[in-house]
Amino acid sequence: MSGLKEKLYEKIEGWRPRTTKLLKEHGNVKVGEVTIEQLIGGMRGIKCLTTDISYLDPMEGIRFRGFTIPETLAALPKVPGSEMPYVEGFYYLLLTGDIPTEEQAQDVHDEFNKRKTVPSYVFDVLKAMPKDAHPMAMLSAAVVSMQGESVFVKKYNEGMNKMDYWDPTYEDALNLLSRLPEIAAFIYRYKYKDSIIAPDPHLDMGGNFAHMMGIDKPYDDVARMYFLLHSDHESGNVSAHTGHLVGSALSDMYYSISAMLNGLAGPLHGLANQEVLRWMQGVMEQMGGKIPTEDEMKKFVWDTLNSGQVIPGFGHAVLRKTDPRYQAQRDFCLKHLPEDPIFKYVDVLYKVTPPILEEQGKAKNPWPNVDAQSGVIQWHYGLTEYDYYTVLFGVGRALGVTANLIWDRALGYPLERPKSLTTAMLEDIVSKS
Ligand code: CMX
Repeated sequence: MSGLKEKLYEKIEGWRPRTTKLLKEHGNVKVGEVTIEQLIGGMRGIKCLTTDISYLDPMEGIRFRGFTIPETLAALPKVPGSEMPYVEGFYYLLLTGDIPTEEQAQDVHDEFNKRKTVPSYVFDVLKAMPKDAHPMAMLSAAVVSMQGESVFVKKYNEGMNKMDYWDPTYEDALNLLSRLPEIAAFIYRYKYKDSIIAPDPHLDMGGNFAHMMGIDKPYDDVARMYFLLHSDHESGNVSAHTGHLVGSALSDMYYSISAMLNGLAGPLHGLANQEVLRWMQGVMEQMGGKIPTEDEMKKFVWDTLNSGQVIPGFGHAVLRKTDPRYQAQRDFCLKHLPEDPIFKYVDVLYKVTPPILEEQGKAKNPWPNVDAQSGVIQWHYGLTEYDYYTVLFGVGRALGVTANLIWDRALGYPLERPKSLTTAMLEDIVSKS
């Protein structure tokens, strides 16, 4: 058994009695109430999911296993010669809750390395798709094409004890995660560059991804930062929730991750990072490349709002302040690309948009989210094909969703099945209240 798996097993054994106790001894304790507004309004704020991988505070932002983003970046072992940590070490943290040593992070890297050969039929599937298919459709298809590889399905069909479900789920998670960077890089190179770069087994996940994309340093650090920042945002967001929901039917990792990617591909969720760049390009064209003044930018923002569209990259269903994932990327931009013209655009947008959204009075959170800043960095390092950006989000998000699915199975979370009511029933409840 690998060091990671051993440590995970130890943690699972320690955790199970807590869940069992809560359920058996305190199952009837109320944690909240549900209003009609929440029921019709996309279930905002209803406390009905459990996860220990991350927690999102509306004012503070995300904590991964109790660590804020700056704390996470500071505590994890760094790839030698880089500013950013091993993604593999970060996965150790997500799975176990412990900060790994350099050696433990390397162990996870070796574990990924052993598993990362992508079956050749995956590339055939991708090549059979229309070349103008959206890269997210390609990624989702590539993932589900590997469903036949599922160790969980094999063990389940052999008749596995429920207590052991987490084990083959872990195997599927590591197999899939270790292959995703090559699949994602293949989609990019095949679709936009017409030449493929073979993986380098000596490099860590972020370094290898940058190598296969054909983009020089410090893009390896960009990849590491990007995968880490996008990994998890507790359980209620569309991608994480979809992965959990599909997995709750005991659909395997490949079905679950393909489904979560389909949710991420919506413009109100992960696709917003592509939308930000598309919107910004429109502004640039109209400005003839000149950086707009604050007054000029205000006009673009109002024009978009008045035409009934949202400002991509702003607002959030939970957050009520600037997203720390935005801030972390902004800090990177200030250090590495302060003179980049698109960064300057984003900066002007950051100054003018929140007051306008406040004045308009609709958005509950006028502040930027993760997607407002991420495309700028990609563009700067030559990745200008912005319909690809959500793929990067997807590779990162797979870290969080797979970690959650392993723990879902370890703690025996059941099939998800909330109850629905009819409109007439709601009217009846109102008439009696
Ligand atoms: N621009 C304009 N209007 C906005 C807005 C924005 N950025 N954010 C919210 N609003 C509007 C909503 O459309 C809604 O309008 P209606 O009452 O007409 O329907 C109103 O403000 C209230 O919405 P809310 O409660 O503040 O926000 P929601 O929880 O419903 O939605 C989100 C959250 C992210 C979908 C929304 O803020 C949005 O559409 N933002 C732009 C898209 C985006 O950046 N998405 C990425 C989010 C991060 C991620 O998941 O990747």
